[in-house]
Amino acid sequence: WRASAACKPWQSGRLLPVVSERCQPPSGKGINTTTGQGQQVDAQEKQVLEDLVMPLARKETETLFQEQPETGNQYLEDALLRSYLKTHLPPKVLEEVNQDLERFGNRLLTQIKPLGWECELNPPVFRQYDAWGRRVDHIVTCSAWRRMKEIAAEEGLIAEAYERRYSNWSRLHQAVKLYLFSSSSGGFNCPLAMTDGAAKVIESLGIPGSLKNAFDHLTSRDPKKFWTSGQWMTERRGGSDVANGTETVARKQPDGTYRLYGFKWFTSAADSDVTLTLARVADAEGQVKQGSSGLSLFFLKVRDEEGKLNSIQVQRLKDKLGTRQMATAELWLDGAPAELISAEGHGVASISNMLNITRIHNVICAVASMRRMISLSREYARRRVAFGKLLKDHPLHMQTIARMEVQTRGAFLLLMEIVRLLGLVETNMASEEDQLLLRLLVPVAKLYTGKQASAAVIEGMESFGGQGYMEDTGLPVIVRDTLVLSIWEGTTNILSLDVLRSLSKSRGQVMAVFFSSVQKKLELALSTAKLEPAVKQVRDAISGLAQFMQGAGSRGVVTMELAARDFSYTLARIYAGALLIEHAARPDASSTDISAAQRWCNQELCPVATELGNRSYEAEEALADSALVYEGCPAGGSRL
Ligand code: UCC
Repeated sequence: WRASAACKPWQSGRLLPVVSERCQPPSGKGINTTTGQGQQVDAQEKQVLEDLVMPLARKETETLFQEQPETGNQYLEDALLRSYLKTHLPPKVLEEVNQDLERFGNRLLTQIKPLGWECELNPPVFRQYDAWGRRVDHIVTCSAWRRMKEIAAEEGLIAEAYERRYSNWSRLHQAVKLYLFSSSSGGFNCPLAMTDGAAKVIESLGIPGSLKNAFDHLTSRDPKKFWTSGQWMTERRGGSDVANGTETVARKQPDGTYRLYGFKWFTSAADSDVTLTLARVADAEGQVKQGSSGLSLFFLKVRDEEGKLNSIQVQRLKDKLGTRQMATAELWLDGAPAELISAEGHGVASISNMLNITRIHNVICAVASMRRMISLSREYARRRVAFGKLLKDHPLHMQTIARMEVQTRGAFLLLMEIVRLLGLVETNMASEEDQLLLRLLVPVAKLYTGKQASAAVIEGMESFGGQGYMEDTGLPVIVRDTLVLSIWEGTTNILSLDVLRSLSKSRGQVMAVFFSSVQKKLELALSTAKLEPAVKQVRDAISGLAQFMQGAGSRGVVTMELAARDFSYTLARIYAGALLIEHAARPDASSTDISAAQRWCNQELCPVATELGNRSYEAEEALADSALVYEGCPAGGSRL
């Protein structure tokens, strides 16, 4: 684009638009070449026109191109992950795990990431009939998706947790691999979550003979042998109130097996090999028991030996906002053969073993999404110039990403804490306190990181300006796939109620463990002067929480329910604050560790005390909530 040529007066007497260095080349359409004027255009003018229309436009476009952010080996670039492993793993385990993760980081970059993108571009397709009108209900997945399954086996993404070659650290090793895998997995993290959950249920049943083969397949490293599992819990009445929403009936067969009849409204990874699902066992009269105590847990194979669906019909694939790489389907069970694997009527408690694992996977995905977005944002900020300098040199831009970073660090340490505890439980090394803490922290972390991740990826998308909104950058995919994390596996409110369930089930003992665990972490920081303000903030939050707890017993159900979300957020913020402080109190901690801990603790750590002070949990406030929501709506108003 030669500004001088383009901006000179037009020989015919017309002036081109006043052109500065930034002038836009006029498009062909915008240039006036009507008869009469056109006839006067001589060869030189034609040349100028040609220059204007094509080559100049192209050159100008070239200068508009922005550099694509390129990230390297995720493991090597994740400073917090590496320092966490260095701090916690025994040296020999660290050496081996470190090698494995560095190798895996390279594989992710060179092989897995492109496959993940292929999965995004080739979502599953449902073919209900073949060319000759026969019903086939075929869910067609792409080759990249099928390759992901092989890679998951090769990398031991499930096996690692069950082989326990690193004893209690195996679970952490597996979780870290899944964390690295998640953002490149093209949605394959979902079937892996459920596969892990199914393996966990079977293991917790003592791997009965009838399920030994399935367990071996689910935990296999052999791609030809590896199976994935589904988790079919949601029926047409919804997925939260499982106890009242499950209509599927199980009829006992003479050989002791069952056949299931019902409609599963939301079944993710419907191409899985096996599944766990809930149903109500019918008695001799065909009657079933309603409610939670009528539910039992079943194992079933999705296909028969010939690969045909096992008395299951696919109604349709779900049209989802995100996670489109993965087939989620509505399924009719029309006498599907199944095996009862829980005590009759203990289905919910039994499937909870699966739920707690898939909820941990949810946390893994949430932290991975945040980390991925920050990696891309910070990389872009090193390349993108605006207002005369790189984005990384704009303090406000850096402040925004730094806030995301602090959130991600807190979430990451929560995740590590959970998988550390799970590893102890699974190797019989956990104290009773560890077990209680794990039970409490799983729903806390799931609900909190799901929300954090949604906020962080939207913020991250914005850090790319308009480019962040462009489909083919891949950034909207991260956003869409992250938004589901606060919804599936229990919404924020359902998980908040689960936090209360863990309190009542342990008769409040879990809170004593929570307080003492936080105190112990704070004590580690007593000799680090720079952490004093952070420690004080956590201590203040703890006393606010303790005050709230003192009155909790005398509060009614409505009050506790109203407080459940703020209470859970309080637990998440206090516990993550304590973890960040603990990490920053290490002898070899960096200044960024200290600043992350301090910044985390600068946020409101005890919202439940604040809202209690605002009287937000009084019964009349619930009525006010309802009035606010339904103002102007004649049929509104709630019954409490
Ligand atoms: O199906 C879905 C789609 C699959 C998509 C999978 C994607 C995975 C991706 C992961 C990341 C990539 S999603 C399904 C979403 N639905 C849920 O998550 C369920 C949400 N609802 C709940 O969690 C409810 O609160 C229920 C179902 C647990 C409530 O059931 P009940 O029966 O009304 O509750 P109860 O009576 O309180 O609990 C029954 C028993 C009790 O034990 P017992 O009988 O020994 O007293 C509870 O203590 O279950 C026990 N229990 C638990 N135990 C309940 N929850 C838990 C728990 N979390 N841990 C341990």
